[in-house]
Amino acid sequence: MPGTLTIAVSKGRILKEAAPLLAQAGIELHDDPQTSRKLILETSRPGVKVVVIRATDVPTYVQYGAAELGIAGKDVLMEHGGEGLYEPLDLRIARCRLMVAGRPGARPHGRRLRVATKYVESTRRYFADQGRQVEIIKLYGSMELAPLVGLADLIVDLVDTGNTLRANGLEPLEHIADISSRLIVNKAAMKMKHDRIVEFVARLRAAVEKREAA
Ligand code: PRT
Ligand code: MG
Repeated sequence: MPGTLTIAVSKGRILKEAAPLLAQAGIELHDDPQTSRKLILETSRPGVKVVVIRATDVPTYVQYGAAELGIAGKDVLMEHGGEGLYEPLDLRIARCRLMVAGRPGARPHGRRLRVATKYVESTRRYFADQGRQVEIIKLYGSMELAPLVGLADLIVDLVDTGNTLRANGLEPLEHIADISSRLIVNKAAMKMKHDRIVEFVARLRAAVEKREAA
């Protein structure tokens, strides 16, 4: 529809941290997204909706134009590749680091290093750039378990406080990337709904700057 905007966001920490920024930008959610079972949330701004989906699905919805806009972690965007998307604004929320982690000192003998991760693309690129040959094992969660049961020598995962690693006898070893959430925009929508989108990006940018200054 010509006048409407749909924003795709994941329900967890990203929406929690993005909601105050959206409110500052004039978009307040009518339902509490953490308790509501609705997948489409109306907002205080006529024609602006928020769809609540899995974090890893946000770039896909925006790439195909099912949502003109989205908020996604840089970790997710690096895996997706960014096709069909602009990334005009770093929201500086949900910040963490993508890291290699493992047991201190433990290295395999006589075989290739095995690395367990859900970030297969970023992991492949990181080790390939250094000319290190590793075997990558794709997991969907609980990466910290893999080195403990001999599935992998190393993991690549997000680290914030480091508590999860420590609780499992692992330590951060190598820094791959700083992560934060980004506003993404469908490239075709940027042409078709240019004025509305540019105005929204400007409001959100002002909200980010105001919060950073506080
Ligand atoms: O549905 P799914 O579980 O895939 O996503 P979600 O519902 O959790 O999505 P959401 O909206 O919560 O956002 C996930 C996004 O938050 C990630 O894509 C990152 O961009 C960002 N983020 C920031 C994090 C963390 N910090 C983080 N610490 N996502 C996950 N973690 C996990 C990490 O994987 C590890 O298990 O927290 C643990 C480590 O935390 P510490 O503090 O113990 O080091
Ligand atoms: Mg989660």
